Order: sequence, then structure tokens, then C-alpha cells
Amino acid sequence: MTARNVISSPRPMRVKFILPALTEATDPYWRPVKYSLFPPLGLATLAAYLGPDDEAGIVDEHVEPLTLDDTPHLVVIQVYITNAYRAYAIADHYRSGGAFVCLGGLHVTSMPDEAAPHADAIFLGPGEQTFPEFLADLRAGVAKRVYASTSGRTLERVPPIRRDLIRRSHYLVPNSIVVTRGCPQHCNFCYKDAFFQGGRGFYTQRVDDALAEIDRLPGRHLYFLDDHLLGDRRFAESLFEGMRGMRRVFQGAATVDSILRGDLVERAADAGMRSIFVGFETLAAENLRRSNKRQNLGRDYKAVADRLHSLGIMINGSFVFGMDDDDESVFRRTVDWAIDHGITTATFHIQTPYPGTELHARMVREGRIVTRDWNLYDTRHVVYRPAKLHPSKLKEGYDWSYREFYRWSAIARASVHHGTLKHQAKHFFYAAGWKKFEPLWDLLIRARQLTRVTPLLEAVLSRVSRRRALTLAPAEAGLFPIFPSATHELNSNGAPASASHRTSAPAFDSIL
Ligand code: B12
Ligand code: SF4
Repeated sequence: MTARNVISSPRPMRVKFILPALTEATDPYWRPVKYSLFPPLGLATLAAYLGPDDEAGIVDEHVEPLTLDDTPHLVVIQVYITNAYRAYAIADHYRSGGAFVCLGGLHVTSMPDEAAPHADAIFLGPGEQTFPEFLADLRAGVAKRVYASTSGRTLERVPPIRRDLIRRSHYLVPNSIVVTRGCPQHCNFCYKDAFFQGGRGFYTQRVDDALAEIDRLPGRHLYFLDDHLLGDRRFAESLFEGMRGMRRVFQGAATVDSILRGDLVERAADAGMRSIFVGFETLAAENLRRSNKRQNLGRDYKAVADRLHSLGIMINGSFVFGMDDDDESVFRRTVDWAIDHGITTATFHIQTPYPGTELHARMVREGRIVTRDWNLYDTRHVVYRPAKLHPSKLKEGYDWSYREFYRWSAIARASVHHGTLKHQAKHFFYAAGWKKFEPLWDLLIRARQLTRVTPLLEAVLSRVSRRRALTLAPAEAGLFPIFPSATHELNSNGAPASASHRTSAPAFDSIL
């Protein structure tokens, strides 16, 4: 019986969900930890709509090999911009074998005409409404070529995510969770407006459902992948209220203005928030204006950092280079600002005009797009002509910024910004752990031992006192005998010459 006969009958289907990986993530010699962070939540969300007798499996190519000699009836592939070519090749392979192939996700939504020739059906926008509709059509033998999510978007009464299909041991953060979709803002470089076009651009789960999902997750640590966890004040207040007493520690993302407004961030801290991703993006007002990043305009970034520090929340600052007002001074200015304000980790990006965004449309109008090779749209390559920078200077400045921000001396300088020893230690370990131990991460990934790091992560994310302790000079605070200092010698690898390997859990526990 052919795949097509099975799927248009009431028989159980064999369904394969695939998250293809860009080449770098499958390199046999080097596995950057960022690709082993989070499981494919989107696919596990879709799998929940299958019938009880259907056979389902998720393959995340970032963390495991993909075998192509099987014969699923239905193949569901998630397409991001940098995995698009790989996704199309996999789709072509399975279609030639007779499987029914679905393509969806952010890149398909932006480039439906490009994706369509590789699929039997494509999906635009979020899948909670369209995927179950498609499954019913498929069973009835009337599947359409295009499913576009429009009105009626909701997260109410959605079935629980099929977390049983996720191989937890493959991920550093198996407990990722999303309780909202989209964002109330409209920055014109962001994927969001294109993806949610035609319907609601920001909506939340019911608080009870979100709390029930949290309750189902083992351990203490959670990572909210929501674009803007503080985006709906009433929802966030109730969520944090419900989480008090659950003894969770969590990380999330929010905008500059939401951190300054009201007391939501204090409530988040009380509920267990210990680190936050903040889209600072740029220190130049003109860049903010041109990007329609109005929520950052006129806001005091220092006040944001100070408030988060006082609550013991570590900051992952996001910064974009290459906006039209940026010249060669932007790199040092930004890195100095981040270090001087005690930003724990920084994510730098080269501005990348994603298709479907307002930024991309403007770049096309101005004739400034220089390549449509999607593999290069990874925020590490220059794919357009910057206004005030030579492309090579932009790339060099970006690389320099990462090196400079994550120098041992810079990490130590940023750490001592905090008022308490515990906070300084947490900052230091978190930042160093992230960028200075890549070979160790590589080893842990290969040995499938990432989950061993979870207790360590939870220790680093443990609470620090909210009271601002008297700020001691670093030496007085006893920091330097324990950690490499700004002035200590570095060895030839750029590693501190002494006291550099205190990374075991007991060492953490005694310090924290
Ligand atoms: C977590 C995350 C990662 C993780 C892991 C991703 C994973 N394992 O799923 C890591 C750190 C590895 C990562 C890496 C990168 N990421 Co990323 N990441 C995200 C993030 C923050 C959350 C994704 C998520 O889980 N969402 C929640 C789930 C529930 O939603 P979902 O995955 O979108 O799935 C839903 C729909 O898309 C749809 N759907 C998806 N696929 C399909 C398929 C079918 C058939 C159907 C019916 C529906 C459907 O249905 C799902 C349910 O509604 C998003 C931002 C965001 N809000 O989406 C960025 C984002 C997806 N990443 C982005 C980018 C650019 C990257 C990098 C290139 C960045 C870099 N410099 O390295 C890399 C490359 C990754 C790659 N494989 O190519 C961009 C993508 C832009 C684009 N146009 O494609 C985003 C949107 C961030 C941004 N604002 O720019 N990322
Ligand atoms: S605040 Fe963030 S998620 Fe929201 S539109 Fe702007 S860039 Fe996108």
C-alpha cells in the first residue's frame, strides 16, 4: 500500500518530524553548544495533533544523525532561514520515495513560492490551527497545497506538547517552554510581523494551562523562549503569582521599557527569574527610530541594567551592528558600555535583513542586498551594503566585539560591577562558562552528558540577595584569589595562568 493510500484512510500513519540543521551544527569535529540548547518545541507542539494510533518520531539534526532510508507516510519539516536548503533537499528525497511532505515555519512563511515546489503542502504562520485542519483534510483525501493561519488564532484548548518525543539527554536546556506567541511590538527588522500577518500578532496561553505545563516539567530550571515574557502585564502578573512557591529558577526575554515600567520585573524575580535576554540593539537613537524600535527610544539603558542588577537578575544583552547610523566607532562604544554596565553575556549580531521584514523591503528598494544565499543569513555575515561602514570593517568589528567582550579581563571587569560577592561569582561563572569552555561543551555533547550540567546551571542561577551590599574593591571582596583578575597574567591560550579550572559542582556550591 502506498503512503498516499494510507494517509487518505483511517489507518494509523507513520509520521516523521524533522528539524534540519545547517552544516555547522552537524560538524563531526566541533559542536557549538548553542545548537544543543533547546529541543524542537514547534514540532513537538504539532505532534500533539496526531491520532492516538499514529506512530510519531522527532529527529533534530542538530543533535543526532538523520537517516533517510526509512519510509514514513507523512514528513513534517520545520524551515528556518539557515536550514532552508537542507530542508528542501530532505523534502525532495522523501517526496521522491512517495511520502507526503509538509513544509512550514518562519522561512516558508516569508518565501512560500520558494518552498512550494519542494512540498505537497506548505504552511504559513503558526500551526496550532492549520495543522489539525490539514490532518483532517488529509484523512479525507482533500489536502490543500497551502494552509495559511489567519483569524481564530488561539492557544486555548491546545493539546499538551508531545514532550515524550523529545530526547531530553541531548539538550542542555530540555525544559524550554513557550507560553505566549509573538510580541506586541513592531520592530521592522524582526521576523514577527511577517510571520503573524493576517491574524493576531500577540496572544497568550491561559495562565492555568501555562502553570500546568510548568508543573509537568521535571527539575527546577526553565527557559521561557517567548519573544516577550512581560508583554502582557496581566498575564505575566498572574503567571508569576502562580509560580511563587514552585521553587523554579528561570530565564526569559523582555523589552527595555517593560523592565522599567511598574513592578512586573520584581514579581518575575520573586517567581524565580534569574537571567533575562534584553534587546538593547543599539545605543544610537537614530537607529532605534529607523528600526521602529520605539519601546527603547528615550529609555535609560543604565537604569535597566541597575534595576536588573539590584534584583539579582543576570543580563544577556542583545546588540546589532551595521545599522545605518553605525560607523567604525560603534564596536568599542557598545562593548565598553556593556562591560561598564555589568552585562553578563552579550549576543552581538550583524544586522540581517530577513525576507518578509520591513527592513528587507527597504534594502531591496535601495538596491543594497548583495546576496540571497540564505546560509549566510545567520547574523554573522554581511549580506547587504551598510551605510557608513565597509562590509569588511563590519565583519571585523563584529568579530572583535565578541573577542573583546569575552576576554578574561573583560569578564572580570564586568563581574565586579555587582554589589555582592555571590552576584560577582555568578556573573563570572556564567559568562566564562558560556564562552570559555567550548571544548568542554563539545566533549559533553559527544558523551551525551549535558544533563549533568543542569545542577551546576541551577546553582549559578540561584538567588542572590536583593539588598545591595556595600561595594567592596575587588581585592577586598576576596574575588581575585578565587578568580582570575583583570590584572592577572594570561597564558598563551588566553586562559588565566592560575585558578582557572574551578568548574566542578562542589566548587560552585562552596562559593555560591
Ligand atoms: C530557540 C531558538 C533557537 C535555538 C533552537 C531552535 C530549536 N531547537 O527549535 C537555537 C539557539 C539553536 C537557534 C539558532 C538559530 N536561530 Co533561532 N530562534 C529560537 C527562538 C528564540 C524560539 C523558537 C521556538 O522554539 N519557538 C516556539 C515554537 C513553539 O514555535 P516555532 O518553532 O516557530 O513553531 C511553530 C510555527 O513556526 C509552526 N511551524 C514550524 N514548522 C512548521 C512546519 C509545519 C509543517 C507546520 C504545519 C507548522 C510549522 O508551528 C509551530 C507551532 O505554532 C526563535 C524566535 C521565535 N520566537 O520563534 C529564534 C529564531 C527562529 N532564530 C532565528 C535565527 C536567525 C537563528 C540563527 C540563524 C541565529 C544564529 N545567529 O545562529 C540560528 C540558526 C538555527 C538553524 N537551525 O538554522 C530567527 C529566524 C529568522 C528566520 N526568518 O528564519 C528567529 C525568528 C529569531 C529572530 N527573531 O530573528 N534558534
Ligand atoms: S521587541 Fe523583539 S520580538 Fe518584539 S517586535 Fe521587536 S525585535 Fe521582535
